[in-house]
Amino acid sequence: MDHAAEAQRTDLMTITRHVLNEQSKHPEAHGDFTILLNHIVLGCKFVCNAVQKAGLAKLLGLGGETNVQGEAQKKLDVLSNEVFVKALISSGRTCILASEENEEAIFVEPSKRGRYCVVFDPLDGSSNIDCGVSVGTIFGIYMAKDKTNPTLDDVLQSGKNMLAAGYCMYGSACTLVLSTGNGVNGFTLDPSIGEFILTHPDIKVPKKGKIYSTNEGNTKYWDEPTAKYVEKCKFPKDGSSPKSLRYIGSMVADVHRTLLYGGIFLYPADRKNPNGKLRVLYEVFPMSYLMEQAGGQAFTGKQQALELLPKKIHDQSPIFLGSYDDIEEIKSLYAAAEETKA
Ligand code: FDP
Repeated sequence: MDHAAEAQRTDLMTITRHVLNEQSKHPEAHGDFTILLNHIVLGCKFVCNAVQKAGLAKLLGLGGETNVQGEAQKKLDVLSNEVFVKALISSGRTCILASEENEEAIFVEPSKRGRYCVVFDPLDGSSNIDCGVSVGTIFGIYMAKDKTNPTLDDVLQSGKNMLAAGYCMYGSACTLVLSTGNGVNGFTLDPSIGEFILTHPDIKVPKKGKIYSTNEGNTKYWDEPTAKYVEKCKFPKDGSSPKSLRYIGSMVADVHRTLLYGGIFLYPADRKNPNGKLRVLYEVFPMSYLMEQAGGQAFTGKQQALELLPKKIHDQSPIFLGSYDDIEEIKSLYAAAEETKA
């Protein structure tokens, strides 16, 4: 009998237990973060169930409304957003919410206010739902300066001030990846007990990867450093093998693979989208935070991604994130392009 394996099977490290363990390292903590996280986890379980039942429940198809980016909303987007907004407000631990699906930030009514600000995309990659590709929820958590008088500036902070970030991927398994600023851990939902169990402790992104991930259909719109980088992936001049291309087109799934296998995920600026496509607050920041916490890097083409200071809640930014060495390469190509301009 494998006693170690047996012990692991019977001594389950649930996400709540993990966060309580982390909390015990901070004697000043009141447990508010654990309560907030429990409400996020509830939202993730609900959405996971809804995504799995989508076809059956006839939830697929257009919801009839258009979101702030002008994209057609699916019913599942609307449903997921409602669930997260209600779960976060009812936690009693939030004061401002910024969601991909709401044009304006939501200020929680005073009687239900807490200290935290949550930025989130309730169902990212939703154009993939109809064909059963993995989608996910992305979230980031900040602390408000003054919970009794929250302002928009509380969510327009630099990514460096994020206290925690994570995503939940609704794929072949339901996987929640979380960082509270002390490394990255992955939890998988065990549907038989309805709990997220620690399955990927202390995730470290490989220092260099063999995969690049981008929408290469945009090549003709790219700037020179991006084009050169992708060319180098395909035709390396140092005798190494070409990198493999993997692109799902669903950020959570592409970033999850990058985190586990290494490599680079890029959604650069291009002539169609000079500010890139992905949203700073609830896509770029949480994923950059996780990547850095796992030992990788995140870069915008100009600066460290977490140093951005968004002006509006739906601001966009180019993003290159992944293995440390791969990001160093793209950084040096942008630095060289700057030098030739000077
Ligand atoms: P989607 O449009 O399906 O919601 O920002 C949303 C996003 O998906 C990301 O999840 C994904 O990485 C990206 O857009 C895909 O964009 P392209 O279709 O332009 O490649």
